[in-house]
Amino acid sequence: MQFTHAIVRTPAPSLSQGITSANLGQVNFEKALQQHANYVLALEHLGLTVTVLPSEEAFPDSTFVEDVALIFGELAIVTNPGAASRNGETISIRPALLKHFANLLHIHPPGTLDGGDVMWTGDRVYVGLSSRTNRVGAEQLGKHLQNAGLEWAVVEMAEMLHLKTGVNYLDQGNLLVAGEFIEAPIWRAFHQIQVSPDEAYAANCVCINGSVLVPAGFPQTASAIENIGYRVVIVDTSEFRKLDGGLSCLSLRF
Ligand code: CIR
Repeated sequence: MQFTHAIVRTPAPSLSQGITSANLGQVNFEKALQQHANYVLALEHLGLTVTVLPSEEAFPDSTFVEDVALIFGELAIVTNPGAASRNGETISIRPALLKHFANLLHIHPPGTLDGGDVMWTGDRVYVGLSSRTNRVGAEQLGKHLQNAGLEWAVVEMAEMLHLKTGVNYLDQGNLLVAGEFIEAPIWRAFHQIQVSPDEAYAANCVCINGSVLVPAGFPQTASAIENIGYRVVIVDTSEFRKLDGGLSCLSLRF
């Protein structure tokens, strides 16, 4: 998969009121803005054209733009996020997507689905059933994928917030796995890089055209990725981690 574009959304001052289970302290908004700007720069250095959408004060979690849309080649789908406070985030993503895609498909209630629960390996789309993504939402997505000729599979989950909190596809068969996904039979066919419990946050990395964005502060994972031949780009996301947000959540890549 080669990427040429990304969409991100500037964090809003309300960011500190976002949903969290992390217990890592208060968000420093100025620092979050700086980290977000650095994230955009990292994407640009990897050759992507980045659309930066304006912040949305009414939606504290709206900087986690990955959850509100899915993109598979020419196919763009607006999700129906599972957290009530995030539901309205879908409204303003539509015009941004319509600048790049002629048609948009949707996930409709009672189906719920967060983009963080969806992982595409190029061969197949994996959809995690989480507290945010229900079976109805997954099946609606499955129909859209089938109509587009894409294979898909459901992943049962027990502990993680989102599927990609604990499993992320790089490329060429390489998969980062942490926590409940280590040794899970569904990932048997992949070359797995196991992320240790003390570095579990770093299971959420983003592979862009052969380079991998890795969060700052997780040296074992960064080395493991480097050792299998990737160029590693370190990006500090400490303020987003306080809100359970990882690297992938901060952008839509296509
Ligand atoms: C939330 O709980 O929805 C946000 N605070 C974090 C979303 C992270 N998104 C993702 O993992 N895809």
